[in-house]
Amino acid sequence: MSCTVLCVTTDPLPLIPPTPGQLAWQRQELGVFFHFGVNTFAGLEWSDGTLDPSIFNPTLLDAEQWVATAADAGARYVILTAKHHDGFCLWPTDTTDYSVRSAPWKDGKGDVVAEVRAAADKYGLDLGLYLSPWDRHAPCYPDPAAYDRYYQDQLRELCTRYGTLSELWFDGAGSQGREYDWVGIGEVISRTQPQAMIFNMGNPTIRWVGNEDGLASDPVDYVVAETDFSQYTVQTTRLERALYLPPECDVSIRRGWFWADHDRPKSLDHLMAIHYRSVGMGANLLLNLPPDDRGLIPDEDVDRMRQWRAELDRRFSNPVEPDALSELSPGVWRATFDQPVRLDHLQLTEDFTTGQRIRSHRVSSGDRLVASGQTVGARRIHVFDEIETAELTITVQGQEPRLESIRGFRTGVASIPSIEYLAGTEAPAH
Ligand code: FUL
Repeated sequence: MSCTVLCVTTDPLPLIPPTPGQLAWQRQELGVFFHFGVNTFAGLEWSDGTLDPSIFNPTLLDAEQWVATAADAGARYVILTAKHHDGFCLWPTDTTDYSVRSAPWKDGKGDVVAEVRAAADKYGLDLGLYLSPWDRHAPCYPDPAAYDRYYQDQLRELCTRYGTLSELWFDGAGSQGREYDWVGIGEVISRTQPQAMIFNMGNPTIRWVGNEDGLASDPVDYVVAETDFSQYTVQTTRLERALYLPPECDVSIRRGWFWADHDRPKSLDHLMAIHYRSVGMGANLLLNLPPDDRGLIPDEDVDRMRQWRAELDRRFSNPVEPDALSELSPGVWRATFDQPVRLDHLQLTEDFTTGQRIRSHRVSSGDRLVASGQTVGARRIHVFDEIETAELTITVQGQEPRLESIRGFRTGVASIPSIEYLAGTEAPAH
């Protein structure tokens, strides 16, 4: 089933500034998702809430290895599936026996959320948690009022036992047509974790990009009037009014969100393409690294992340900065270099502290159009055949647009690798 195309926006878009929290979150650029739970031990993406907790036994679990892998890749936050759709809780909750308490791991005394919290603190990364609204185990799920209480109790535990949470991830999958008590959920959050970014549901502060391939498309609007709901439905969430909701692009390094023996990490080229189409389009990237049934990120995924980081550093750690950047007339900027420079990449940024203002942009060298597009936002990366130039003209359009910076790179790479599209739009077999 395909999902609806991005968000419908009012025209013209209202100028709404980010909150300081949203701005800080956007500056983080990269997060890492950890999908881990009973599914990991059953080779399943979605289990139905009946798997025996006795299968949960990650004898080598090392949350520091997970978080170190994320930190080495440049991530600034990690998000753990505290409870996925199957209802199994990775923390010793008081709300159900379907949790680590009933597992052989650490004789039922383990707490994965606490271990990831400690590891995140050690490596200086923020922690966010995913708590699936759809719960296939909870006997009270068919009773909305009872389940609302159950869910809010779980959320309250997570929000009060594990320190500051930077993000709460609400997944629409499985919940089409179901209304939860978002007012009550919002109260739990505002009382306990008011700074947390809220992903896509309830009273959101950030939104889903609209696919699970990690890809944003130009334009990438930070102000929207509705958001896509889930991969498995054409439902959208219409907001009461347009809101500033920057997008997060979620994608797994593997075909599956959970580890499975037969699955393999995506190619380096594919990950590079995802970088250009997420971070390079002014969105955040949330890349999933699924720990395996030992409780470790597999070696080949760790290696792929290292290759990815090394290639990103090779391409982007030696910027060619202009010697001068000035606004010649409203919306027309000139970047000059003291000596001619050779470039095949450009990165532009916009000052969006007072709202996303640039609606389109063009960069020229003399008569040659080097790059053009709509969104600039937090950052926009362009790739093109190498040029030699001592001067670039940047024309931007929008509501009093504010170009913040332009920098070039010479990488030896003149195109974004093509993406091997994976079937990802069907609900996993139950
Ligand atoms: C989807 C879920 O159904 C997947 O299992 C995964 O958690 C992904 C991030 O969101 O909607």
